[in-house]
Amino acid sequence: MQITSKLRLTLRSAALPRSVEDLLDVARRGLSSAPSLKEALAEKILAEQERVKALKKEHGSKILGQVTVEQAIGGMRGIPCMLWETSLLDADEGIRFRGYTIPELQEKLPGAAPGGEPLPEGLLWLLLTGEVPTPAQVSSVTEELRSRSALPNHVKALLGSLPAGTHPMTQLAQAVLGLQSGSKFAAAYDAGLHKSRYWEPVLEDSLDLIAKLPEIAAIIYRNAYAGGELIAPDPALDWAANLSAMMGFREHGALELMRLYQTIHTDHEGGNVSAHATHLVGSALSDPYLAFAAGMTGLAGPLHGLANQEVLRWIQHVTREIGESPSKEQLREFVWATLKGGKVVPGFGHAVLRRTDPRYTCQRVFAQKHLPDYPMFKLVSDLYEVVPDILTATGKVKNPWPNVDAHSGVLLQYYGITQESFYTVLFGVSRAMGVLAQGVWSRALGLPIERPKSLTVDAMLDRVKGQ
Ligand code: FAM
Repeated sequence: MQITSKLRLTLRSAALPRSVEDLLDVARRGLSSAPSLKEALAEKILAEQERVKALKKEHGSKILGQVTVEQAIGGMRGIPCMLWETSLLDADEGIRFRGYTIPELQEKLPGAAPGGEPLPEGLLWLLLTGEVPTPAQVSSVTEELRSRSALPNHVKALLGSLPAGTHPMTQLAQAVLGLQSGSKFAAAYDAGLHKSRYWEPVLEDSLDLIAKLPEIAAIIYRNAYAGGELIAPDPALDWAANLSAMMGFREHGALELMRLYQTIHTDHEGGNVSAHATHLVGSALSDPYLAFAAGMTGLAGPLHGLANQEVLRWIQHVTREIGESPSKEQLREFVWATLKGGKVVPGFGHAVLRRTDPRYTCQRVFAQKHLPDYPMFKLVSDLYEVVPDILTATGKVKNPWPNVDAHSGVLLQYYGITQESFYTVLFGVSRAMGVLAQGVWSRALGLPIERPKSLTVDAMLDRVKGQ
């Protein structure tokens, strides 16, 4: 009786035709009263498909913005030309995930303990469904990811076979590509799946990939910095804590930091390099492994995700040159020397933001709570006071304020994760949640292959003639 009503509810709420296998799966899962992540998502998809259809039909020819020559040459800044559902960035306020700011998420999303940092599994539920999950729903995601986390031996062997010194980000991208042979989307596409159901195997691949990333990251870390002595996953730990534990860091503060870190790096709307690369490649119906690997090779650039490594190296350079407690005047001189050397000050500036990044602010609050007297935190705080004025004085930097990468390294250093060349891997593991959640939506909404128009200089001159 209970089974029947549950199945009926599921059938009624599902957006798309379900296979017998899906229905059996629901029955097998034993029918807890709450819908699973997939069911909760399916319930949202139909309504959103209708909204997007209506948006296109009623407003398809209306103007969202115009494109200037400067924008076309200047990295397409500010051109509103992409649909991205999971988050939205405001230049002054910073990121909102499904409408929620970071402090709101810290308050609303369940933590491992009351008052603790949010569990990223909760954010994944929010990104996919648009709803803040209950603690039980968050636990169900933790369980779901745990059940998908086993890493194939060939990926472990692949990681073990790479030459020492291969950058951790290169290793990450290769491991993700190593998993691609198991893509359920690629198999379903080959078998002729109807396009209305693409989102389902894309969700499967996305959850499989997110589940396996902590162990991949930990293996990269242990191979590179711990003589290849691996630590087995701990089934009692949540997704982010397990990542930290498998790397070798189990202190309470380190686990809390990893939960916060993995939550705040997930998503930053669609135009940044890692998100856009994943989105672009996915639009060709390349499966989530192929698409995410593209995102990771983009994240590995020093102007994007690698900036967290660069910040640490730059701070180490500061302390080598002028000591661990330099005066503000010494710092000013050092910053000017960096600029005069034709280099950027890593961790400052942003293509969209025009204020201090709230991802920086929440990490600063974490530092004030957990490591207020740590000398490197004092240095980071002094840089916050010194750098913006100097970047403003150059007259060309549009945003002189710190971004997320200016603060993450010092927190990791404090807990003993001192190898800065690994930092972008942690960013990448988190970024999977945002870009893959959007990938599911992109397929659910039937977004087409991306193909913007490019122009030659002559063609641009032609178009602006007489304006
Ligand atoms: N230090 C020195 N110069 C900077 C600067 C910085 N932190 N930020 C911007 N500029 C320069 C920039 O190089 C450009 O110079 P040119 O005109 O000589 O080419 C000028 O100021 C105007 O740039 P903008 O319009 O203010 O910034 P962009 O939108 O072109 O670039 C960033 C944005 C993030 C690439 C740039 O601010 C930067 O290089 N910052 C340092 C690297 C960094 O921290 N990246 C991480 C960004 C982060 F949020 C992320 O993706 N994880």
